[in-house]
Amino acid sequence: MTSHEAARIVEVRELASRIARARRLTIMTGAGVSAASGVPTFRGPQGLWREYRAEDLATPEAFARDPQVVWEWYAWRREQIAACQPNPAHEAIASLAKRPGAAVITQNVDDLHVRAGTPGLIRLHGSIWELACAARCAAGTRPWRDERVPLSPLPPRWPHCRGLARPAVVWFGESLDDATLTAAVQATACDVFFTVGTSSIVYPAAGLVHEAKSRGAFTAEINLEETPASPAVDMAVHGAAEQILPLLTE
Ligand code: BJW
Repeated sequence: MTSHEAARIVEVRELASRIARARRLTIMTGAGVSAASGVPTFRGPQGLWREYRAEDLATPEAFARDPQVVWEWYAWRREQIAACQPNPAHEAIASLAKRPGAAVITQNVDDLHVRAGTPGLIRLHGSIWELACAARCAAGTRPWRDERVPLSPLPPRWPHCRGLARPAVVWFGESLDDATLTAAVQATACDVFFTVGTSSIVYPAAGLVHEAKSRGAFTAEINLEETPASPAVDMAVHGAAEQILPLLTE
């Protein structure tokens, strides 16, 4: 065993012990938690679709310019996700989430936490399985669920106003749902707050771990690599979510 591996075992044991003692535990996840299920992450080479960067498609401007191409990207992602199953990280998080005082916040839109049985999930960026009226017409202010795969060759429409439908997700420059963000901020009042598989660059999600620390929580991050949050958290564990999370529930 290398000294690096030995140090990681010590860290994981300490985090497991803090989790076991915590009265209030909050976990925040990002795309890395679903990577082992086969869902591509956003950033890095695998975040590319055709010649587009994911960040350039997840915007209201991209949708206004070319709804067809944005819908093709979402239809492709829905097909990929439909073929994926929750992995051991989702399962461990679902088990931790069932403890009294636990909360799970996710930036992911794939709903794999829901499929793994995580109760009370706080979905910051919506769900890829929900649609909304792009024009926010009076009848279409509430998202509706549509799990068809494939969806339709043309961009889907909202039957009430016949206007274009859009994925009910949060794009860059758009505000998060007020009640959802309030619930996430409330969950930063906890004893242990840890993030899993997020690059920690997209706000306001990336600010939550700092908020938790300023409110007195023990903070940790589980990621394959360093992130901008690494120097700020109390413990940065480098490793794969699907390997480390199951160790935290033992
Ligand atoms: C593993 C692993 C394994 C891999 N195990 N780990 C303050 C400062 C600066 C800018 C802003 C700010 N406040 C707001 C902004 C603007 C903007 C923003 O943050 N920009 C930054 C990029 C600079 N934020 C917004 O616009 C937000 N709205 C908002 O704040 O409204 C008010 C406002 C508006 C305008 C100005 C100011 C205020 C909205 C953000 C919406 C983000 N939407 C997306 C798309 C969702 C829909 C969809 O899925 O299509 O959300 S973008 C994309 O990024 C998606 C993700 O949820 C999000 C975060 O990505 P995530 O999950 O971290 O994934 P990756 O790929 O980045 O990282 C994966 C990580 O996993 C990596 O680190 C790997 O190492 C790791 N990993 N395998 C462990 N097996």
